Amino acid sequence: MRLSTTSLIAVILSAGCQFGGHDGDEGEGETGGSIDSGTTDSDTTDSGETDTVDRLAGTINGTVSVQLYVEAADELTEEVSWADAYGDQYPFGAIFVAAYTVDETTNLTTYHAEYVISAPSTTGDAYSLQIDPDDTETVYVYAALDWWPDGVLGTNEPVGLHGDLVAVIEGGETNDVDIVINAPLLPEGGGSGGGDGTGGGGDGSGGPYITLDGDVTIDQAYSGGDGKVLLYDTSGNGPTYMKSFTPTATEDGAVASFSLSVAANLGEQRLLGAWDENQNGLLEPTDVWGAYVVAGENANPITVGSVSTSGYTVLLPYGLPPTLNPFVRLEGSVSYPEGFASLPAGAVMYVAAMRTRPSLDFGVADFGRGYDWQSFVCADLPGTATDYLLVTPSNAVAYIWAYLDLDGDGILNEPGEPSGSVGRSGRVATGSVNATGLDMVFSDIVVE
Ligand SMILES: [Ca+2]
Ligand SMILES: [Ca+2]
Ligand SMILES: [Ca+2]
Repeated sequence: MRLSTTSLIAVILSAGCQFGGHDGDEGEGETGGSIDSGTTDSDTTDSGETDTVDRLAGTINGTVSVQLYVEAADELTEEVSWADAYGDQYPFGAIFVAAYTVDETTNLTTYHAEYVISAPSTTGDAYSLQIDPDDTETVYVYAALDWWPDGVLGTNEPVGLHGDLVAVIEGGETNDVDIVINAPLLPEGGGSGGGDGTGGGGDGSGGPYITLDGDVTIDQAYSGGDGKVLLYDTSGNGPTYMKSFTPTATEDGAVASFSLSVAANLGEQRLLGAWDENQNGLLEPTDVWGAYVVAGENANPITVGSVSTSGYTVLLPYGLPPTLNPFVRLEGSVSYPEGFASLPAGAVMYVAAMRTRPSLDFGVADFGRGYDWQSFVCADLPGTATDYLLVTPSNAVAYIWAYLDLDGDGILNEPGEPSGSVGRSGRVATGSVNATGLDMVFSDIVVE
């Protein structure tokens, strides 16, 4: 997803090819729309006279599908068909699709548009995003799955990324921006829930429980919809515990009370609240979020000890929603001991983070089905090593490989074309924090 010349060309090419499959037959309960980023209209050099002309939104279309997998031998994952795993049943919750940008200096994520597929199918679903070209000319697109179907996108739930930067074309469409979410099977007997409790992030300990009691105040016009209070750890991971509430409208908002049951002695935790303002059954980052306050000020973290505690006030809106933190940056170096300059003219090196490890030769276009990739013209690389940076979903399995396309034909892993990987299989459990030092060495030296 780095802005490399090659991936930009791929974006432009895909933008020019019309996609006939999107005929507006979205199923019921799907919602989409632009998000007011709050950053526009702030050019306060008001000369008074000049009207700004609204530019037409750019549309991004694609499909999002869920690929089931299980862990297999030899550090590999094995794809499982829906028929084998669940028949025609879909056991997960909603899918949240969003277009976003990341500020290069602050690393803050801005959402530009979202689309929620409330009742996904086993065969994939179309989505469509409308983006103001004044906000950004390019976006990344990702999808998050409510894998443990409790109406909340937890930080450990599966995420899919489109592997290329996507162009926002004023008044036009960018099509085929497809996303695959790799999802493990639910634990046996799981997935029938939808209620409160210790979801996928729960520790499963049967230990003693205490309750956290308090009130929720929604400090803005309330138009219906339920909410939840939720517990996250101080690193922002969660929720590990949650409890639903139904607000009662007041003159200037709404109120509710809650009693949240949690394991004792968790230590410092963040107590948050969220209201499903758009009433789509999912608490997504663009709903109304809030936090535990004292005298109107953030009072997190709380300390969860051995005795039940009451008197908590959760104020909405307050602060930022928990970062879904769906991405991690993986960095390392790729070495070619003989020196890149010794490679044939026209040779291109590719570094990619993929969902599965390809075994045969494949085309560069296949990287779009993975997570991220970079390309390097070997003649431009000094010395014997160069650094790379790839962005992948957090808490996922990625296969990090480097390929030398010696004949520059865009077909990789051909006989005689060297490859390298992180470790033996390239498998990297991405976790939730950025990683460095993921070094690779091309093992096969080119024979003249
Ligand atoms: Ca969930
Ligand atoms: Ca919602
Ligand atoms: Ca080749």
